[in-house]
Amino acid sequence: MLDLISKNDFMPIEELRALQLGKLQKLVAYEYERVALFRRRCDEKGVKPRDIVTLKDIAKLPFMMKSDLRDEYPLGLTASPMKDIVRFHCSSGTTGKPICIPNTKGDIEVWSEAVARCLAMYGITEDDVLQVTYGYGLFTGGLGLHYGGEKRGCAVLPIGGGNTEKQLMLMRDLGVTAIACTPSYFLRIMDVARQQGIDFRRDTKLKHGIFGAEPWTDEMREKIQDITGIKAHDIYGLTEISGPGVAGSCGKSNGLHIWEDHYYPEIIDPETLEPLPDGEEGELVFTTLDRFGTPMVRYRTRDLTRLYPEMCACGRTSRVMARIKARSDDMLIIHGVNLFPSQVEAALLSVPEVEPHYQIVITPTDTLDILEIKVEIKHEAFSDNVREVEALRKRVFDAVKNITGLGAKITLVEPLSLPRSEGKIKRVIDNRV
Ligand code: DLL
Repeated sequence: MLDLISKNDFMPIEELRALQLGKLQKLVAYEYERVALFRRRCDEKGVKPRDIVTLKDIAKLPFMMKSDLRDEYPLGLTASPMKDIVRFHCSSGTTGKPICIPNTKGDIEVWSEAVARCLAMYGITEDDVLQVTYGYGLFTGGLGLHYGGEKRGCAVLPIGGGNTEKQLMLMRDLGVTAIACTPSYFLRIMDVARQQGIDFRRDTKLKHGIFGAEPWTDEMREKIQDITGIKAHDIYGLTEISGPGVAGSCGKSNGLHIWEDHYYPEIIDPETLEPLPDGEEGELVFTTLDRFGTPMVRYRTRDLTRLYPEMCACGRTSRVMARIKARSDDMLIIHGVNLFPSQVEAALLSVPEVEPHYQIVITPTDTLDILEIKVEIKHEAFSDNVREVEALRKRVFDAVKNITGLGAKITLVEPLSLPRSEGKIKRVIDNRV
């Protein structure tokens, strides 16, 4: 029998499009009436809510950006009266003022359902024990997985980030079967487990990892699965649109289903801002169809991906987006070449003697900027033999050059010497900015 949580996953496509259109028309009228910035921008473009007759008409509407949330901080984009708001989430980002997202009870309900649908898709049931290691508080990771986990009926362990030894102790003592954390924090948990002689297959009941909040590669997923025997699932989302659970991986296609009945996706060319057809890569844009505290119309995420044109073999009708490899604002330009940290990660993971712990450091000089990649050598590969180390350095150099086209300075460092993270990791130190 089809799980009630998942009933909309398989909605016939015409029904889904009709549902989206009805919700979009309602949302645009609501936003136009209540949010001054949106109304002003629509008026400037000469577009009125009644002009939204088909889903394609969404392209007539203005975009929203993170800078709008900052400029209108704290409550300028809030569309509901405070009596209807039940929770705030904020995101600090790397620069400037935070953004603030007030949520209504209904917003939290829709978001929890979206997370629960991801969990159901991963094969997680009420028999599972879910350790939530994402941060609780203003960040959406902890409370998002918590409410979604409870909605799914899991036994939730709300431990939050940090204290890795205790994480491992409770994981074993409580028979945890699923863990939700950033992939970089799971690497840290794997390090500590290895130091303590804990074998995931032998000593724990862990079966699922729910990883997201930062880009991670297919190579990293395979490595985690190989070493621990768990199934590594991808979960995507962002504070502005709700939090984790906007999309999740089904395992049949190498991508993530977007819960389109709640979050309407578009891909645009980030230069011309024109919509791109399914299949083409560009910037992901979302319209929240069911959010009334802080609705977002055509919100530019800065995440780069594409929507697969074909239906997924799993039978779900919602579109699949390719895994997010990068954000447009994470792109580094070095010696005129575009470089994404995920390319460096993929290159490093192709060399078995190094760990997936690395840092990219860019240092300006009077002539060319220096690109340095610091990477940890595996315990087993650690050696005092200068020739062996030099040969390994050359292999890493070649792997990076092959994938990125750039000649980098490779610095091999001792195991466990680079900083670890309990949340999102900072992999790039750009001394030019
Ligand atoms: O990171 C929400 C979240 C929490 C998602 C827990 C998944 C799990 P923000 O802090 O607002 O919200 O950051 C959102 O993180 O625009 C992406 O650039 C990146 N991101 C999130 N999930 C993934 C993922 C949360 N699965 C920003 N793969 C997004 C790649 C991701 N990048």
